[in-house]
Amino acid sequence: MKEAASLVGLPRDGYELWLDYRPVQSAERLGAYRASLQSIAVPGDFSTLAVARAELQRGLSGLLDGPVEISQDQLQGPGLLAGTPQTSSQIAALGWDEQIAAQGPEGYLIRSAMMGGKPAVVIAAGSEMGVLYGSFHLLRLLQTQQPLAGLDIAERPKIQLRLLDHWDNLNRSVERGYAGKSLWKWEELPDTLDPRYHDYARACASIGINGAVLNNVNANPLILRSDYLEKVVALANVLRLYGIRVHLSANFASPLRPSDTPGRFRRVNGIGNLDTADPLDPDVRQWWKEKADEIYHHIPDFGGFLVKANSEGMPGPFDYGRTHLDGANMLARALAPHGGIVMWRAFVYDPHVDPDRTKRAYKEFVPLDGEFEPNVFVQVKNGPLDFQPREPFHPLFGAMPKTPLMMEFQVTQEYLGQGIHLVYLAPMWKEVLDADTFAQGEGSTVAQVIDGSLHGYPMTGVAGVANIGSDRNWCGHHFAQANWYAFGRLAWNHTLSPEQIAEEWIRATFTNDDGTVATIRDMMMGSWEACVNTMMPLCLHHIMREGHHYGPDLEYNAGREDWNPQYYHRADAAGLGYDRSSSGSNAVAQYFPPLCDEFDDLTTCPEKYLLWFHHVPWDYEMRSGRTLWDELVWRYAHGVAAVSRMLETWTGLKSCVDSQRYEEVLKKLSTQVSDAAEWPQVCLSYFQKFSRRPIPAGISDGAFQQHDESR
Ligand code: GCW
Repeated sequence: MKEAASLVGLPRDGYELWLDYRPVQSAERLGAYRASLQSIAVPGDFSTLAVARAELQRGLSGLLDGPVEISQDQLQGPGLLAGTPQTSSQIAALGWDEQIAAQGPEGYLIRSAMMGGKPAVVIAAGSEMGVLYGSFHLLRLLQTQQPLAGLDIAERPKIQLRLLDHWDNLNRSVERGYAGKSLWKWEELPDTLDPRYHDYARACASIGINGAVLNNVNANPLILRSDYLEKVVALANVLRLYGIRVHLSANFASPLRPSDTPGRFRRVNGIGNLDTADPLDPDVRQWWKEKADEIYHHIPDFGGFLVKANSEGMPGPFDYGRTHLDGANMLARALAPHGGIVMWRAFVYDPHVDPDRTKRAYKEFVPLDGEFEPNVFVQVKNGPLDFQPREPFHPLFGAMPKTPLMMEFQVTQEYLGQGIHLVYLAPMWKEVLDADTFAQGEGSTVAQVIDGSLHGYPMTGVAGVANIGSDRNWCGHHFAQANWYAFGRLAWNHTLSPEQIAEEWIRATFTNDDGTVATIRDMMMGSWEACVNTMMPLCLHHIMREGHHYGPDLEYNAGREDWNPQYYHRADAAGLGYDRSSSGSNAVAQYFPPLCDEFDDLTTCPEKYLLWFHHVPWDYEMRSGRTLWDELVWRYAHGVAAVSRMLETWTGLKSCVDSQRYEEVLKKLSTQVSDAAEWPQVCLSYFQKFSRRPIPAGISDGAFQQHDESR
């Protein structure tokens, strides 16, 4: 279906995200939609139903290109009816109660049905949130120009808690944020509510996100002080309308007295009146109990605490000779009477535990399995190091059958080109979700661990470190919006394909022109592999400039061995890569058989993880027939060429997308091309000092690639 050319030039600044309800361009579809949706009824008084009504009003009047009335009474005539059996007697009369109940508290049905002899589209759910989610789904059908005839959709989320973790500081800076300041205007809360809070919540609800951690895991204790809690209450009151529960990062030292010299990580700084934050101290326990009571008094649906403890300088139970269990369980007991949870992060890498940083979290946490309170999640990053362009999945997945593990993905692109590079992350997350842990034999995927189906976890969750800020287009880069979108969609249903998600997003955000959709989708689908190849091919890792993490650097001394790139790439005259095989650090042993053996053996280790698990001789023959050195060269060149092609592709779309976003993306892609070229230059000339092999000409401008493609 061709979009009318007239739309293309219209200014669009990205604020509307994928909720850009521009008129349906296919005249045929538009006619069919108007005929099916002649009247619309969403009966009921509840606040979230009012939100659903407002969204349908806004969406349908945009998509159908004309005013839309939404009645709160019975549906008359052919049209749309949305509600629960309690809010609509017409829905109650359909006799769908069993199917509705089967969709759970957040699910819904969308079906074509006859109502009073007239055709209707019915959104039926067991709760008002289900009605809102169903309404967004219906709008998506129109945005992506799907037919409305014969609908029989049944949806329920596969994972219960679908959270965005904001690494937002109280001074409105954002750790690893590349899209302006924090959305939360603490200085003017609680009295002034920025209208963006509603738009943020709409966008989250439209993709099924149902929780937000408002502040950075490097938590300032002030967030729990009563005056800040009032501000949190104001935000919670907005987000609740959209089914989003507020959570907070808690600083473990909060019960301490304020310090005159708090320092960056405030190990000794609190908001309380105690001399200790020892989790076994009765006063400390009482302090947290009272704090939880205070929070729940104002926010009855408060989600709970996210805690980064004894990691990167943050305070924690170890400061008092206690354990993760003592710390997490103490907080869990304070929250449990109110139904709150603790998300205790497994991002710990104390050098005393093991010389190989990637082994440490597993060694600390596996022995604790089964000992946590039932309302504790252990929150685990997707890989064992730290959100690198590619990592094998974290071996904790599958290794803690008695402890609900919550996945932590990073939506913000700390190590993947930040606010500059176009990198669509769904394929990376999907690789992790689909990875087989073999924990209970073949077919025990990471997705089955976190959705609870493998171990029967009583609660399930997934978190994404947000990429959202105060920039007009929310994410800094227009295409970074796709990562926010994809995170939500995968959190709801991890069986969706990255292609399908990309396609939905493009249609809702840019255009329904099939050719343009396919071109943009293919560009997005190749972008992660291009990033991996330009930056850290073959699973090289932790090669980046110190501190800000943008651009290549292979040799600095960060003052801590496990922050230095040399510790990871281990380039020497013999070869390249970290030997984590059984003859090296034996990190492979943290995986279940047969995976541990597959990773252990150089000849069976998937090449995409090669330099993660092996120190490989420069002349080692790869599956391509090339030597390791030549393969490395080839991959870098391949990556740079792929990025150049993305720029060419985008240039070719000039007449197919609106001009503002076209120009803004073009500018970023141009920077991406030149920055991508720096990686092979810097990395290969460094590695060459050890390999003593030639670097072919044209690596950084694609010339080598074109030549080599013929091989
Ligand atoms: O990736 C590292 C980041 C830190 C971050 C830390 C963490 C919030 O460089 O900025 O701190 O991980 O996940 O705790």
